Amino acid sequence: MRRASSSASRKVNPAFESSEPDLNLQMRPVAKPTATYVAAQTIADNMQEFASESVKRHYNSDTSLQRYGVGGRARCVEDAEYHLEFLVTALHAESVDQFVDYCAWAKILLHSRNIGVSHLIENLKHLGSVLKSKISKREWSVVSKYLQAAITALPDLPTDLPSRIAPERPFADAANAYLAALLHFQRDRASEIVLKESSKGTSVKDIYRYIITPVQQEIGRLWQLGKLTVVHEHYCTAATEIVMSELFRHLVPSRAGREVRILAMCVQGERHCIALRMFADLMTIEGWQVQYIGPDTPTPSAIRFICEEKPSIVAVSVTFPRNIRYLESFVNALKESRSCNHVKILIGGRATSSELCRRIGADAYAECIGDAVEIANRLIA
Ligand code: B12
Repeated sequence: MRRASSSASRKVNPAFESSEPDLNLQMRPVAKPTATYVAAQTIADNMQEFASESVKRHYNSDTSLQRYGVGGRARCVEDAEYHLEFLVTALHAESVDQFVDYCAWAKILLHSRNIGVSHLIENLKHLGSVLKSKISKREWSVVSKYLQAAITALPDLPTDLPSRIAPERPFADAANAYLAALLHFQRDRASEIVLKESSKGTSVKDIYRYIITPVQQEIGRLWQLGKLTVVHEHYCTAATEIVMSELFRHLVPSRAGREVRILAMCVQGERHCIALRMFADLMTIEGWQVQYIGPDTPTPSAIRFICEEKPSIVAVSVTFPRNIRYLESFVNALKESRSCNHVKILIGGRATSSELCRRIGADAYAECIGDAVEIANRLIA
């Protein structure tokens, strides 16, 4: 995450640092492609062209945008591509709400960088005019619903978000103290708070659920509101990973070593791994043999590794909606592999849902790591 300073450098689409995975991974072929599916594919295949054409039309209609200079125009194109990325993801999920949620997120991000919602709405309108001229009537009849829903909803959507550390939640004081320590670059103090809770008998599950999870989510909210830089976020997350390692040393399996193995990985392109690590720790406490692989796992290598290791379950995390296409390709490849299509697939993460689980043919979905342990035990029962 990068914080945009002046309006000329603002952008919704901070550049990814991770190696851009190849995009030739096939989405599950569909019997008779629906208009939604075809529209998503058409937009995905022409994203740069559609994005730069929409910005050209935007700049022609509003010459004041010239004040942002060449850099500003380049970021406008990146923003338009980002809007199209999330539109494609929402079309594949056949969820208008998912696209409106994205626009709600973008409104807050832009607002906190002094970019009004009218600019975002204009951006979407120009994207619409390009799509209407480039895709078939059948496809436009679908896509226009997504854009219109966002354009209609945006003016009334909030420009702020409530704190993710709700005062009525258990351990809220400890969570706020932990956050304060991180924001003052006091990692040892943060570690002290967590280890003290653990020594008082608070379970690792509750520390993860009520202290570290809301604090990480609050750090994301403060970044989105422009109150924290990407470097602050990196410091806090790195400190939290060290604190989790310290806590890990105190982990006591509640059940003796079991002959069941789980592999925990983030899909290709996915760099959010804190939740997955938490889940892996809870499964270790459950007595499972855990292979924690971590972020950005290339699909072909993951499939080969799973077929060699043959775990009972592979747990897969996706936080960023853009990476859903890699999850779909991963599930396709695993289910089609002769030697390991019996391995159960458990999915989780901010970008996943039970509807997605059904749509892509995974075996189970867990909304939070707390529930996931029981779901995993049930999967092999
Ligand atoms: C830390 C962080 C990063 C770090 C991650 C480092 C790391 N080691 O993980 C880095 C810097 C890499 C990063 C990058 C980006 N990030 Co980021 N990130 C975050 C942040 C602040 C915390 C994530 C976290 O640890 N959450 C705590 C965990 C415990 O909670 P959780 O993820 O909500 O997971 C819960 C459930 O989903 C579930 N679960 C999750 N995974 C799994 C897996 C399984 C198997 C199971 C069973 C359950 C499960 O259990 C958890 C709790 O019960 C979030 C804010 C947030 N709201 O989470 C933003 C956030 C997710 N990031 C965001 C963005 C935009 C990005 C970037 C695109 C920005 C950019 N620079 O380009 C990149 C994308 C990188 C990529 N390709 O993946 C946005 C996403 C917005 C959106 N519309 O989707 C967020 C929401 C910030 C914000 N408020 O805008 N990020």
